[in-house]
Amino acid sequence: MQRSYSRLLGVVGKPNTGKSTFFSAATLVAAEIANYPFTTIKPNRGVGYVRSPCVHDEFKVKDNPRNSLCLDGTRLVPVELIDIAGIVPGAWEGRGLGNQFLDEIRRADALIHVVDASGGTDCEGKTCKPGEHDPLEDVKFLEREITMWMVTILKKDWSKISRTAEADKKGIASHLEERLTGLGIKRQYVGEAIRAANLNVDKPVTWTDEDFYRFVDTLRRISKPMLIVANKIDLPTAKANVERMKKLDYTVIPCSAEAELGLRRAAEKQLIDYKPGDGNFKITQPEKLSAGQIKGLEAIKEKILSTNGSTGVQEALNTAYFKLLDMITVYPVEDLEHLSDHNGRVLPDTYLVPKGTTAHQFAYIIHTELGENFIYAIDARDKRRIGEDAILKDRDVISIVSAKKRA
Ligand SMILES: Nc1nc2c(ncn2[C@@H]2O[C@H](COP(=O)(O)OP(=O)(O)OP(=O)(O)O)[C@@H](O)[C@H]2O)c(=O)[nH]1
Ligand SMILES: [Mg+2]
Repeated sequence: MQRSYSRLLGVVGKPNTGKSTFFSAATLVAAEIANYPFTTIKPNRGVGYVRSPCVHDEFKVKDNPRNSLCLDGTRLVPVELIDIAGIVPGAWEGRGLGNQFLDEIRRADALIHVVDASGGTDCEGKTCKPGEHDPLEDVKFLEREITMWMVTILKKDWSKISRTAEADKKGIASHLEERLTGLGIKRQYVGEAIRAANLNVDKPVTWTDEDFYRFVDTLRRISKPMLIVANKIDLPTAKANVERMKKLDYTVIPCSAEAELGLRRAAEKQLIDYKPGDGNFKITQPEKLSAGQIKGLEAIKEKILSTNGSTGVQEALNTAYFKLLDMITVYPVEDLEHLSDHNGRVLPDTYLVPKGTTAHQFAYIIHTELGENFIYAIDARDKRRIGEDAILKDRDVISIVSAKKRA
């Protein structure tokens, strides 16, 4: 399948919360899962999917997807995930290989923080009595670890950077931008964080430690947006904690990664009819299931799907892409009459692009040559011409007309 993802979702949290279970459920990559801390050391990488209603029903055509899948009217668009080793308190100072693990976060564009909402995992990632640990503490803890890791990296050269910036008048933002690209932080976020933290750009040498921390913490929030997966909701102690977590200033998604993994594996073997994110499933081959397996599946239906609506894994991926990263789906086509590419494939591709992408930028995303030779685009819904600055909308079907008539 052709690559369609351009962003990386990082699955993070302290050890033993279910990160690898979540990752496996989302990608079906067989990552190691066990009931003790630091099961994962080397990060796992894999491809999951975000779900979006396909446009083929609306256009009354039968599609032949190429870079994505279409199941019963739902497009599944591939996205990449990285499952990172558990982070313990003091990781930023190097505890528990913390620096090395935090370093993996560099590459992630958004973070999925998996928390054990049942309160059955202590600060260090060891199993404790369910309800004994307060999962709200984990949220603050991870924010601080990531911020302090970034502070440490930036602090190293701070006095030099701030003095040079005052002397050469190039501005602190541009110096920080250079320093920060190594952390996978886009240039525009630096200025945004300086403004949001209300700091004096002309006098960086006067920034106090507290100012500096505030800037970096703001930068973390802007550059590595995060949502919380309140995992293990199949355990009774999770319910009250999930309600408390929902009051935080975060999108909190109640989840049972274990339930999703069970459903995905059963669906893969065609024992059940289930699409990731569905609120229900149907057993298709009961004769191939043991009484225990059927009981397990029924329990998932009763305890998770009917009360929570879904297992939460798919919702987390969709929220990360469509809310945190603010992406939309766009379908490029060449032939407007058949909505096909030059091989006659109908609605072959779904692209995930940032909200605000213009028709011209979209042409560049498809192919540099198409961007360079762009003349105008056509919106397949009303067959109207749109200019280079026209901002695309979610589920737009677009044909690009270029000087070389290339798709
Ligand atoms: N009850 C319940 N247990 C879960 C769930 N998700 C994961 N677990 C269990 O939690 C334990 C830890 O799961 P992992 O996926 O290995 O956790 P991790 O966060 O990757 O752990 P490290 O790699 O050590 O950081 C295992 O025993 C899983 O079976 C869930 O949704 N519900
Ligand atoms: Mg793991």
